[in-house]
Amino acid sequence: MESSTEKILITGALGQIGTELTNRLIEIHGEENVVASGLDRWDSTTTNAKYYERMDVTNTQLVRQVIQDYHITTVYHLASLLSGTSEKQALFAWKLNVEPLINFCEMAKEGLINKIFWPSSIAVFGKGIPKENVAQEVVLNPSTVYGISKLAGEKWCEYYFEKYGVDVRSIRYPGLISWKTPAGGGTTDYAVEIFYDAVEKGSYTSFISENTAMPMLYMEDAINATLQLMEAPKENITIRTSYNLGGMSFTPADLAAEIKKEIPGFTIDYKPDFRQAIADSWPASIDDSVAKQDWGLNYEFGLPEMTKDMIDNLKIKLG
Ligand code: AKB
Repeated sequence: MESSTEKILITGALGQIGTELTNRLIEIHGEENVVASGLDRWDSTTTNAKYYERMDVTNTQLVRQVIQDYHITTVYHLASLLSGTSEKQALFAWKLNVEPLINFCEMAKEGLINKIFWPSSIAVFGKGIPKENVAQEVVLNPSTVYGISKLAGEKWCEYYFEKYGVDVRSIRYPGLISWKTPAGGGTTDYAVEIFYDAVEKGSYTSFISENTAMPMLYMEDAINATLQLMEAPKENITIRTSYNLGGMSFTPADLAAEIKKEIPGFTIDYKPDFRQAIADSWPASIDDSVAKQDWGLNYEFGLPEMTKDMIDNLKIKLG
């Protein structure tokens, strides 16, 4: 393997995106150059990382120490509270979703690190915008704690870039679907839970109603997009808030119909909870033409390919 000059820190490395991104970054840059970190105890079953720092990312001094000790150049700052959980812990969500980002931007401003990736979300859009094919530049009007924190984060990214040239890049992820690590606390997470229940029990009760469409993305495509964005030449990056990513758009009913093709006896019923209101305030589909134009965003998985891959892998994983 070629030696890498990049030294990478990943926060939230044991989370849904972090687990898979850490392993891909190790494949690309080598285990010597990747430091995983998280609040939880090290879990060797989910990540291959040689270096793991158990740290609270809101502990500014500790984070700075880790950056210095490992001579980190690039940070993938993924630690975040998702939409459902953020509604229940509003002040903590603000603290976790915004303050560490500013801390990393400060370190980049001082020249301690060169590049930052930070995930935003379709939650930034909110009420009053068209539901379909939402463009990159629209009025953002989030009504959730999570959406407010992501919008603030986007503006901080843009501010640090414009004022200090900090190279911070971001994607507005739609719902992410993966069989490797369960999601936790999100509104789009019905689309992960449904697969576990379909394989284990043959039925699922959805907390999102039958005909609510949301944008979704298979994790493999999400990881590829993240790496493409981070590898793109700096001059190609025209969006310094966060790039729209549309993926695919489907409802719980569409997904259930697709699962039935693989598991014919599968049944679904609907008991919407507080997350329905969150979903109702989000777009149904997104226009991601700017990301396609700027850094070549593309996707491999549509609904049928994703459904088959999820079920095949979960059948093996869950025995
Ligand atoms: C959530 O549902 O909270 C997340 C998101 C769309 O950002 N998956």
